[in-house]
Amino acid sequence: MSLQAQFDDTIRRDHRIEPRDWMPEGYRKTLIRQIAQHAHSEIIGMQPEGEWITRAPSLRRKAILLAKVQDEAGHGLYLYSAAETLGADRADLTERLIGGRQKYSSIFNYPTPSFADVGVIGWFVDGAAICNQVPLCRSSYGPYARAMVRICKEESFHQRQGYELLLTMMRGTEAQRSMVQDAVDRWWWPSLMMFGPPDTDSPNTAQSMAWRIKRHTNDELRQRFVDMTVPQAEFLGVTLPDPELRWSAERGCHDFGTPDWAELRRVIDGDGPCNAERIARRRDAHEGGAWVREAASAHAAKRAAQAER
Ligand code: FAQ
Repeated sequence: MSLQAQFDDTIRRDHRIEPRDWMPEGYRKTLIRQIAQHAHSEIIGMQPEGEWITRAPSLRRKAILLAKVQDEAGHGLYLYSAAETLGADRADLTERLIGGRQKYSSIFNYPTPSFADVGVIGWFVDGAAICNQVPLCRSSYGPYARAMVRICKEESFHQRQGYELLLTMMRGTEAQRSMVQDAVDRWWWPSLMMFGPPDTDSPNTAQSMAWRIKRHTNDELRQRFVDMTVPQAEFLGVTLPDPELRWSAERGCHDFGTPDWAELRRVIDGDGPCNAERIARRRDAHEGGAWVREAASAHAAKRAAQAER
């Protein structure tokens, strides 16, 4: 059997492709693109909430938020490792991110002016991440699929902490309730955009589905997220800012309005409210950490030389 035929057979039988297996160049490139974008999203995604660590309203909230943001760093490192199994170089991926040559999720380019944003990020953004990532646990590339299993468990904890935070605020004062509603109004549409452009305008979906890297289309997952979130919003007592949102008995799911796709394009292309700030901060952190990388390399070289003696 040719290498291509073996690869096709593995995909057809829903088995996993492993790092040492032969794979088409396009498959490798698509995975590096998606996994790197995913890793960058986790790392940049630490910033919007990270801004609240020093201002969290209690020690308990601070400890929870610190743990969540640390988890995100862990997810990023896990994902960079998965990209390395495909031959990507981590330092090069970071250079591409801070040079604006690789993308990260549009959602992290929006500001977090109130503490309710921390709750809404957990509820919406981690909720959307779970919808998108649970199917990726069955992705055809072994190291990516296995990384997703652990990441999804942690995202699920993140989602619950966000929802619990919002439940607490909704039981509080009128001012707290309106902070929650305001955050919901600002994050709803950008959260729907996390799933990517509509299927009619998604150049990568067909091939990624054929390779079983993606298991569902962008629109299918967006629909799943809306259906999951509507009853949670009702229970919480907030209004989702979409006048077209209603149950469709005919389709057996919710109808909803159309996100502003021009806004998604602008944010992806670097012109969102916080793109410049996020990248500048990442660049500063990278440059500020250069001495740590140099010291670690010098130490490793010394240990290796000692071991050779
Ligand atoms: N933002 O053809 P498609 C998280 C790009 S992790 C920016 O549909 P594809 C955890 C896309 O890359 C969130 N760019 O592409 C957390 C492509 O670029 P190209 C990240 C976007 O890959 C929570 C082009 O547009 N999750 O939240 C976006 O088939 C809380 C055309 O699009 C993942 O990365 C976007 N929203 O589908 C952390 C999950 N949408 O070809 C902190 C894995 C599309 O020009 C706090 N990724 N693009 O280079 C995926 O599932 C897929 O890559 C999609 C896009 C669904 C994101």
